[in-house]
Amino acid sequence: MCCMNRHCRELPEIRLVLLGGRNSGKSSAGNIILGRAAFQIDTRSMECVWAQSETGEKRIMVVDTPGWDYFQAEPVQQQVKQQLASSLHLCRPGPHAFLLVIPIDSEVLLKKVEAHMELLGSYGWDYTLVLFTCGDRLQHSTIEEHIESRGRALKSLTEKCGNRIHVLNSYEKQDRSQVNKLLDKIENMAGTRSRSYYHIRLWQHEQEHTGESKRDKEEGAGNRGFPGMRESATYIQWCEKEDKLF
Ligand SMILES: Nc1nc2c(ncn2[C@@H]2O[C@H](COP(=O)(O)OP(=O)(O)O)[C@@H](O)[C@H]2O)c(=O)[nH]1
Ligand SMILES: [Mg+2]
Repeated sequence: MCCMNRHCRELPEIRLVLLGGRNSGKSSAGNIILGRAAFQIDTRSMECVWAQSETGEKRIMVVDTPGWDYFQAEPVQQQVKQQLASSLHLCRPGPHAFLLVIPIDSEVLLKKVEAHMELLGSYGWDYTLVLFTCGDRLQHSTIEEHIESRGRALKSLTEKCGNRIHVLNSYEKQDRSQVNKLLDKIENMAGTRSRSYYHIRLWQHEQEHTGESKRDKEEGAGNRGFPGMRESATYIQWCEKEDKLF
């Protein structure tokens, strides 16, 4: 049964992509969500991998990614783009949510995170939830108090994600309620948007569009590409048309 919120859209399948820095706890979080050791922990992986589980009548599919190296020289590496493309292909037609994984006590490098997230296009944020790992380190404060106490960067990041946040504690693997609450939040996200998942075609368009914008700038020809206005009628019509392809 879905949560009682009127926006909640019950989904028979939930597809998720784990994003974030290396060692942020992505694979551990994936294992908690799936309820089994599907992904290797503490391993410097090079490729995206997927795994799935059935819980009740719901199928959960998770794509684990190698993760970002925030200390690489800018601009965002080609490797990261390839990772994103590969993660989206693995969960076609697209994920219901990107889980932006951040250890609860880590310093948020806002500009770096933004630079990586921008690859998804401006609407990427609408499909993102900040997933805090290492919930055991939260101690006696609530997550909201913690965010307030950590300063501007973390607050801005959660705001960009529409204040969609969740805390996981990998020491409480048996606690399925932490996963059920997360899934409720994802179904709630799906219910409040015009479309329930980030369509892989959005990514493809974003790639073509940014390429085109660059070329346009160079040629001084103005912007010919996809409008990029997430709630515009054009966008919704475009998505509906694209849906027929899958
Ligand atoms: N204390 C604590 N450590 C965690 C938690 N989740 C992950 N870790 C540790 O963080 C390290 C990196 O985890 P991993 O899942 O491999 O990160 P990834 O590189 O982002 O996939 C591992 O040593 C985990 O045991 C948590 O909830 N609490
Ligand atoms: Mg990993």
